[in-house]
Amino acid sequence: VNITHSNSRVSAVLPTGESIEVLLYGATIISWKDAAGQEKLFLSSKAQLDGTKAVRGGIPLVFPVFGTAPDHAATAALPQHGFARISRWEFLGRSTSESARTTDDGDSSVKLDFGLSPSNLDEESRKKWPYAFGLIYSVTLGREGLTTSMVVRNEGESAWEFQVLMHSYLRVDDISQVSISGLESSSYVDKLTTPISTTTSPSSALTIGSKTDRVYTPAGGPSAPVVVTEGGAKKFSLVRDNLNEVVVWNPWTDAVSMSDFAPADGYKNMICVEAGAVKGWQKLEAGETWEGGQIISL
Ligand code: TA6
Repeated sequence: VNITHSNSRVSAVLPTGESIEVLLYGATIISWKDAAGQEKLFLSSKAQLDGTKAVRGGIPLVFPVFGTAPDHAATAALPQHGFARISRWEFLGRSTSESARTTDDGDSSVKLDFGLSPSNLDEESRKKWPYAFGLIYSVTLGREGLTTSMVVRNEGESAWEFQVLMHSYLRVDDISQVSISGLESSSYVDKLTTPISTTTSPSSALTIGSKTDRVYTPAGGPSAPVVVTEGGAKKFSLVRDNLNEVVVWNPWTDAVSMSDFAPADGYKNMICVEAGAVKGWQKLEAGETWEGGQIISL
């Protein structure tokens, strides 16, 4: 495995060619390529990569709140999706918890750890969410796919609660050829209706023909795969651990109103399938730890 680390990014390449690139800003994975060098994530050509704004694409991290929660006192003051994706994380190195290492040119996977704690936050975020916490985000690049997992620890003396989500922008060739299975007959919140409504999806796979913004609680539970196919061929299969929700988002032609979304018709080349714990709140007592993650297989 070849790991390079600059002051802004960490990248890793497996001997078989698979690679990832992680921006320390937000611990945002901005590139994930397969052995043939095919990019698997959508990254807007106008994404800000200089730490001035959350990255439009890749896999931004949402913590401690999904969206905004005006009626949730503890997080009401935070910006949309919280501070994790707009803070500078620390690279903790290649995870020692990796399975026994083979010789360097035989590595079939690499696991990189990133950390965030109050000392990494700007004054504003610390003031708006004054709790003692520790996050360890692990990214595992393997030959069969990408695993991202989060450990959340309450380092304080009192309980607090959070939401967490991995906001994955998956790259597709043509959204009109995409179908998503694993969300059938499931309860979902449609954020595009007023008032926001909760309804049950049909027994057929989901296709995307207009702006879509839904929070599903898949009936099959976290271990049942959510599969993105394109033109009948499987592109991504996502299983979860301890993340009960799957958000599906495509801005459609509203993309034109996002200054950092380019090209404007780039909505045809992406689908956000976001694993998260965002319905209600995860409560952590002092000293407690929570863990959750996703495996995206190709
Ligand atoms: O992906 C779900 C969502 O909450 C959408 O409602 C949309 O707001 C999207 O996140 C992007 O949010 P952002 O703050 O990155 O523009």
